[in-house]
Amino acid sequence: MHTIVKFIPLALTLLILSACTPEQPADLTQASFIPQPVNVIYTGDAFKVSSSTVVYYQSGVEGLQNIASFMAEQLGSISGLTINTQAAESEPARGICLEVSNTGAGPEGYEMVIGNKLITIKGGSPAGCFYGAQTLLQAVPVKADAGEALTIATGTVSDYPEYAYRGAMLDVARHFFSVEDVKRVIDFLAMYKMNTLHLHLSDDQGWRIEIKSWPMLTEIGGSTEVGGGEGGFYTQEQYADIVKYAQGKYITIVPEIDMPGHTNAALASYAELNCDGKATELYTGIEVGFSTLCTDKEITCQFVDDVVRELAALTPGPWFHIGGDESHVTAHDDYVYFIERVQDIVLKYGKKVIGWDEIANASLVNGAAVQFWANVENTTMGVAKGARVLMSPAARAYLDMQYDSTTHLGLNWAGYIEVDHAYTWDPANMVEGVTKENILGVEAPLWTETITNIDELEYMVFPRLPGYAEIGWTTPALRDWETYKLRLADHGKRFENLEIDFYRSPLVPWTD
Ligand code: TNX
Repeated sequence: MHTIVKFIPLALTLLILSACTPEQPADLTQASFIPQPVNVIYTGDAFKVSSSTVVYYQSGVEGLQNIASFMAEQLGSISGLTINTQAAESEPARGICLEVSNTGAGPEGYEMVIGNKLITIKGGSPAGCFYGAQTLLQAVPVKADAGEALTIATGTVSDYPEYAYRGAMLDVARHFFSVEDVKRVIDFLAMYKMNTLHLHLSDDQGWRIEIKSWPMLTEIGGSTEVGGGEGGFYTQEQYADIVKYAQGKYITIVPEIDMPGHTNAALASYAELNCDGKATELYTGIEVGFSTLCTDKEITCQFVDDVVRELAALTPGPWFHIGGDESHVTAHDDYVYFIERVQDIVLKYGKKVIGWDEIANASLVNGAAVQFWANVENTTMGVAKGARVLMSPAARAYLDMQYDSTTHLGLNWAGYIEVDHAYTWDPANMVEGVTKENILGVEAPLWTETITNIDELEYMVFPRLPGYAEIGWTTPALRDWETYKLRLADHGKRFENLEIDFYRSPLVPWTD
């Protein structure tokens, strides 16, 4: 009797309290984090963001000031306050503080402690701090309620990624996408702790990167796209700008020149790259597998050398992607010879080789990686030859596959990929004998035969992208569709806030 009397007013108070704060979970473990962190601990208090909140950054560490500014901007726009940043020599008593220290969780790991006065984010490197900052931003609502202080649930997050390579690919060859569009994609990846953007820079329909020693590649080869539109290309300056922008978000650009097949744009630009010495016509359809460089001409080798040299010089990241897929009109021996020569050129210019799984038919140089998209035998052969594997199984990870039979964009040759199907797979269980140790990471490619602009791109990318990010970051033991779909549902508000045109899958209980 006694206890019940005491209990009722408490229950009422809790009810009233929770009714007043519907937006922000006071329990950090209930926040809708994507990717799900390794460990989240609840401490049940709140940090209040006010106009006196300062984002401090450890002085003398490159990159931290930018991360602090980014956080101050974001928290400022959410709360409607002006938040300042400041360099710090030692840990402050209050505010938000970013520092690099060895947390034992690797360079991309971080440890975040949210107290009621002080939030510290310790990253194993600036990238780790950046990921900690992204996690913190997911612990606050998209917008603070009018007239209410922005509060953050207290607790601790310890976190690090499962895989080192977490990325997406954008095909800018079939349809061209502007520098601005590519930057928007980079922002999307950064929000979800992805660290790689692979750009498919050449294909039958278009050549998209300026090569100064072969100017016709862009002049002719860059002049159209699928459907006959005007196409386009990046000057080296524009490309360098993309690379720099990506670096600021801890994203590595992997350039791809697809060869010896998928090369009609180059073959139309330079007659001498063809075995018969005649330039081909530009191509604006969507067939694959009909083109090939003339692999036994010395000029072809010179061409590849020049292209790799110029593009490698614009590439601070370790990888150069040589394509190698669907070379159906290249004789097998010519293909093997060509892929082996190209690998040596890539090494000569200081880059590591990556190619689609077909390249495993050739000998592979040290440190090479094969990108599994369709062929299990090629992939196991690659591993047997010492390569590591980037996981992009078409039937699960292709962003150009339709969601279902009603999707008006995209293709379906690898099946339909609804949001649950995109999420419920484990990279270490895709190819028999290819285990976590063999796997570099996960990449979701967006081919753009049917994707003509940024709105269409967003529709295919969202809401599947956060799932691929989680597959790359979060250990399988912490992944489960039933709980993921609730977290994803909450991100609908974030997509809307960014004006992302996303697919409202009926499988996700959207909360708005
Ligand atoms: C296969 S995936 C291709 C691309 C197409 C894609 C369309 C791969 C290595 N090659 O050339 O764009 O299918 O889904």
